[in-house]
Amino acid sequence: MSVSFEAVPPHDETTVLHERVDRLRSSLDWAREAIPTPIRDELHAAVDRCDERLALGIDWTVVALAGGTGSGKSTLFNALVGVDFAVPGVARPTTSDVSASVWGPERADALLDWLGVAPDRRLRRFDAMGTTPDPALAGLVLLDLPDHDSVNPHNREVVDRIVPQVDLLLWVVDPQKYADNAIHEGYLKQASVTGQPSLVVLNHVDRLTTEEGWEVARDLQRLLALDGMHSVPVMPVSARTGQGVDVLRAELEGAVQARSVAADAVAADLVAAGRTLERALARDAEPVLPEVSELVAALAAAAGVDARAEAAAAVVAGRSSSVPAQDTMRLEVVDRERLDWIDAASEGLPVQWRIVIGEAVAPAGELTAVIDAALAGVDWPEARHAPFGRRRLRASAMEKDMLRLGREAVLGAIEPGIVRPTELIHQAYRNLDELTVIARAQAPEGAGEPEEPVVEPEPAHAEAGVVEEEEHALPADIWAPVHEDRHERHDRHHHEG
Ligand SMILES: Nc1nc2c(ncn2[C@@H]2O[C@H](COP(=O)(O)OP(=O)(O)OP(=O)(O)O)[C@@H](O)[C@H]2O)c(=O)[nH]1
Ligand SMILES: [Mg+2]
Repeated sequence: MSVSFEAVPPHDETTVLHERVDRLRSSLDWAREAIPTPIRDELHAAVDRCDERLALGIDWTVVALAGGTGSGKSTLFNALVGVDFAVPGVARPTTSDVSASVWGPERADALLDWLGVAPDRRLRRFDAMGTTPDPALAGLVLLDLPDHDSVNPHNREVVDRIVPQVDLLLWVVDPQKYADNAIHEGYLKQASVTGQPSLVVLNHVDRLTTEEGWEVARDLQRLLALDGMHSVPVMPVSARTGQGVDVLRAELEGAVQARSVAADAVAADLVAAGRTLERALARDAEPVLPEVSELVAALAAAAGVDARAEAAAAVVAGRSSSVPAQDTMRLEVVDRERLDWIDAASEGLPVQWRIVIGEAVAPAGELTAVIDAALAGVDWPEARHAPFGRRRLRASAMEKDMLRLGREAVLGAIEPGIVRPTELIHQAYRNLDELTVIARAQAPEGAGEPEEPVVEPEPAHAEAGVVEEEEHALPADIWAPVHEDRHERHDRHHHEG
């Protein structure tokens, strides 16, 4: 059994997730009856959620400018975009409707609809040549949010709805209000708990001397540490003069390279589906297709193919004068062979899977009829006495030929009714089992011993209020070996443990 995600290059991530969700859906359909209803419902809900997220596009990196009124979010948005699109203002609060700028040749319409960005508040960074002005930012969606501590309740609602959906938050603070309780208590502490990637931008530094700038930055860093955000960078910028904006843009380029919240969410859903499935599958069971040639040989023999071949050989050898007419198949024999097949095909699997295979395989009566019809349609060679001296050779060739023809006919007859459905159910089992293998690989150390169904991972250790490394939390990094470098970059936006 292999966990094949590891070999997947990053840009194929969407494809891989799409395929995996599709496989989960079709496997669930095939294995419907083998999975208890509550588990099945849970899995269907996971598939629906994944579909919804995948439809929005998971390749976008959503970055939002958040902060108090007048901190300069709209001005900074324009400075990053290079166009005066967001409306900065003197009257506060200025921004009530979210503006978005989208870099890259794709439109992010479904995503922006979902985020609730009005169509006339969407800007595409795309020049006349059809290229992105800053290719390193392709895939970025930058949002200018209203103020989080607004006197306007609508603004707060918008911020609270969007904040959890973004990949990176840029908290814009100004030298006067950087210590405001609302941002620290309301958001930054929360972000430090959830591990939401965040950067803090100290804006308006053009109004400070270098000395003052350092002092404020140090004090802000101290407050952030109290929020639990020990290594969140404070980036001094001036949206007005452009100072520091390049450094910020470079951070955004790094964020674009990292995986999106949406991709993580889909991956986490699949891992959770794997955990749920553990309850419906047997640990380490590998369904094996029984020997098809044995079944064919047995059925052919039962249908009189062997007897007929022998009789034809006897004619060729001069020991007999005619081949008797073909017998018809006996239902009891087919029934017994069919049940033996089902038993062998479901060996090691939970009992429901035997029922599912039994239902997928054609009934004995139907199989008997198709085998009979197939054998009746065979163009059997005519058996004639062979000249002395060649009889043994010819007789044996005749027998082989007839056996081959008869068995081919039987195989052709039972393939669609027995072999194919069994393979499909086995494939469904393997697809589902692959998710449990991934889920187990993601289980935190010491959680769930083999016999136990794996439940939610326990946060490994949260001592004395210190939240430990993200590696113990969902979403699991199924792609870790491939995405290491991208994660390293992404991690720069995370707080430390
Ligand atoms: N000196 C200076 N002024 C700035 C800077 N950034 C923004 N401003 C000014 O600050 C005022 C507020 O800026 P906005 O960009 O509207 O602030 P905002 O955060 O979008 O405000 P809301 O939309 O109300 O939440 C405007 O007059 C800007 O010109 C800066 O870096 N330096
Ligand atoms: Mg604004």
